[in-house]
Amino acid sequence: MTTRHDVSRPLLPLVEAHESATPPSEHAGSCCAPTADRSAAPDAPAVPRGQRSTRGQVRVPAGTFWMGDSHGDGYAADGELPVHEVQLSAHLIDAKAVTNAQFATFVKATDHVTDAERDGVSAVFHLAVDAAPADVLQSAAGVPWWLAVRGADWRHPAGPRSGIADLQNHPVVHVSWRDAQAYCRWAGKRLPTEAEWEHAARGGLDRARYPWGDELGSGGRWRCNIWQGEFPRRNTLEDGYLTTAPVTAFQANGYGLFNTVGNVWEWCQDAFRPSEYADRAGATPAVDPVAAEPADVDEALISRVMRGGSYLCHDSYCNRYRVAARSSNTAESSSGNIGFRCANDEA
Ligand SMILES: [Ca+2]
Ligand SMILES: [Ca+2]
Ligand SMILES: [Cu+2]
Repeated sequence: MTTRHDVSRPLLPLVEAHESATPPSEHAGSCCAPTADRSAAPDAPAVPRGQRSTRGQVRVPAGTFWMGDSHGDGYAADGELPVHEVQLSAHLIDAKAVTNAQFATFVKATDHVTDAERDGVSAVFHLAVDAAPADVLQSAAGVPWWLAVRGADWRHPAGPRSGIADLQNHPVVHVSWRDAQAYCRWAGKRLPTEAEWEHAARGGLDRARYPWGDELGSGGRWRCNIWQGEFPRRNTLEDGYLTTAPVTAFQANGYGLFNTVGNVWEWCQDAFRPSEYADRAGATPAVDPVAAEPADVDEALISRVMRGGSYLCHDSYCNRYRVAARSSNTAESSSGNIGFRCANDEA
């Protein structure tokens, strides 16, 4: 049991994602989502479990697939290799990321307080900030395009002056893994495992780079919401969006899933370990794998898998908008580009 944090301490010294998890390398710290230092976060309060629901979910049939980076595109520190065979039971997964409207219904029903609200601060991309100067606290070490903004939370995604009235159909952001867990529990769903997420994001395409094939596409026909232009100062907005896009923007993949890559990072159930695939690859196919939680780590600080990349991804510094790409953040972290979708066992 941890104690409630001291509100007088300096607010949110943000640190680079992966700082403690992986050795420094050219790209290991460049992931486009910062980690919050909320080391005295209390245990997440339990939200009542709702009746099982499969609303908004598509069925992914049982089968095997090749998990991992078949193209050699990934950053070694992320552990996208070796490619290995995974066998999954049939399951259900949300076609869309959870929206602000859906999260509002959850909060109304449960009075859930998110980690960002409890802490009073969350990370906002510098070009998106809508806050008084006094509420912009500091930039994150090594990732100066992330600003800690007082009063940034799911209702105020760009800071206290912003709102979600016009973003009802956009993915909820500034939600931690713990907040996502609480939502899933209430909704009668669960988070997808990392293997389920990748299998579903592949949409039936064997070893492809993206949910639609191997080519990113360009010009007037973007297929996902990432960054165009020069990161992090100039976004040419060719895909139409600086930050989030509606959850149904762009074409769905072969299983009917929207925006798996790009738009927002999506929390998965698993604890994150770069060596996960290597450890698993000796006995394949891996059957319904899910990475175990480390012992002796405070639940708020366990690194959890995030998949899919976000509107900040750009090939020049973070190409994690591929179906095989992996990243992580601590269970209490939040930022303006992390959301989630839910899954379910087949009944
Ligand atoms: Ca964009
Ligand atoms: Ca996504
Ligand atoms: Cu990225």
